[in-house]
Amino acid sequence: GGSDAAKRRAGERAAEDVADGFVVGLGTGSTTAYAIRALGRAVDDGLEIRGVPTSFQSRQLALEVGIELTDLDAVDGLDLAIDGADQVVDDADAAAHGALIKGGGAAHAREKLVDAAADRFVVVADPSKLTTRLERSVPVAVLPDAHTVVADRIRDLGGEPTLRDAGEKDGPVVTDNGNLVLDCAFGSIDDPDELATRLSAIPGVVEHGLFVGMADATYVGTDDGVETRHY
Ligand code: DER
Repeated sequence: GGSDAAKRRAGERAAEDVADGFVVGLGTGSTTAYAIRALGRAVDDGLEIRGVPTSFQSRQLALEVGIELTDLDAVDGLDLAIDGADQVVDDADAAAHGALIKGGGAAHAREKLVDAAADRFVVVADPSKLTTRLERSVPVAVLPDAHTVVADRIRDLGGEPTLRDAGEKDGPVVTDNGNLVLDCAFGSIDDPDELATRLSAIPGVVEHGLFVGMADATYVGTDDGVETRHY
């Protein structure tokens, strides 16, 4: 992925948008981790916030840095969600400007829930995530016993599904919610909104990694600063 300096700048820039009293959605991945660490330092300096984690990983890190945690059903909405992405459409002339592929960390079911629940959702990324057209595989979280029938439907849609292998254990990745992940290659995705609708309609699909029309802004860390995209 991109440089740590770029990721750190993006994460720390997003943390600056968090005001006293905020309830903040805490995304998953290495870029958002910089935002979570920055928020931990702000809490040490007296900032009073509550965090809603999007994964076991972000929960662990938030606890480690001292951010008070809460849950969606215990608050009246979220002020801001900060999260990373695997790809971000960066083309102001494109209808899909600001569309994301997420799910590299297999946390996208809870991420989409939390990111969508926030009044404002900002993405933190390094330049390697920017693209003019989404073309990475789309992670699709599926009920475990549905993975073969969902794979068949993905092929009907022109995709090539691959069950995500765990690597550190025998067998497939199992998400925090106990689901499996199909990484679905569709090539270049001309109409992410249309594909998102089709994927959501497949029985057995828990959540897919197309986040269309959700992000309000992206902070792009560079080697010497931060660029902001507003959508
Ligand atoms: O899983 C996700 O959607 C994450 O946000 C992730 O893919 C981005 O991870 P990174 O910040 O470590 O690149």
